[in-house]
Amino acid sequence: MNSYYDYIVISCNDATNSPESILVVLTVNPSSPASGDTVRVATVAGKPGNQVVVPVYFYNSKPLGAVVVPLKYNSSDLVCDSVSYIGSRVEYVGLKVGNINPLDKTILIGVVTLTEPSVPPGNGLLANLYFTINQNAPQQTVNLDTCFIPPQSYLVFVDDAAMEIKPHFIQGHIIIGDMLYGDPNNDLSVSVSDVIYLISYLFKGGSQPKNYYSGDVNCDNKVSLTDVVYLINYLYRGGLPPIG
Ligand SMILES: [Ca+2]
Ligand SMILES: [Ca+2]
Repeated sequence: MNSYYDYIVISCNDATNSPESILVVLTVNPSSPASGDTVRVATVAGKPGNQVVVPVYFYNSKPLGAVVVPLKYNSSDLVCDSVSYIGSRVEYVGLKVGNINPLDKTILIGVVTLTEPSVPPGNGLLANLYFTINQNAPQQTVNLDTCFIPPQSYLVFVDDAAMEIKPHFIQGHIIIGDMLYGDPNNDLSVSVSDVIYLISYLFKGGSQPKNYYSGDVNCDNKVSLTDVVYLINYLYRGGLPPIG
């Protein structure tokens, strides 16, 4: 866990209390939760015609006999090509599920341990999902949410004692476009470095974002402090993704 400190300075010629400084403290939480089993789908960006890889991560506090993660995506402008467990925490498990249903836009992933050991407690990769974005896909943000897939698949972990655990779920997104919203430092990912970049631009005379509107994450046609707050909410408080 890290904390970043900075000051916002507001000046006004006629004010007796000018300039006024406000200390801003940004605390970055660790990616693995301190408690609470979780499934987290990553947010990635891609251009029309390209393939993107969306990692799905999970955290479990107890040994697990089974993991079931049904997913749904809400766009016809991309297709899921394949599911890969290579390099994941469950690669050793024999029974792995990777059912892709392009009509319903659902993907069922998960594992069931049989004769092999249970999945030990830990945090890391469950699977990688490969998507191809259509050549003529318009700019948009695609949601990757969990769902119910008939006849009986819902988001669940099953522990060694055959008890169900309902994990917390964090949605992922595929941001389609030539410019990635929320990426003012233009390194093709949305992270705390973009928050620092915006603060630097707005308050410390730093460079303007190369793609100016990549910093306009709340989509009100200007880059301002509200975009900084919006981005922090998205990254650390479960807020909405950059709108675009
Ligand atoms: Ca960035
Ligand atoms: Ca804005």
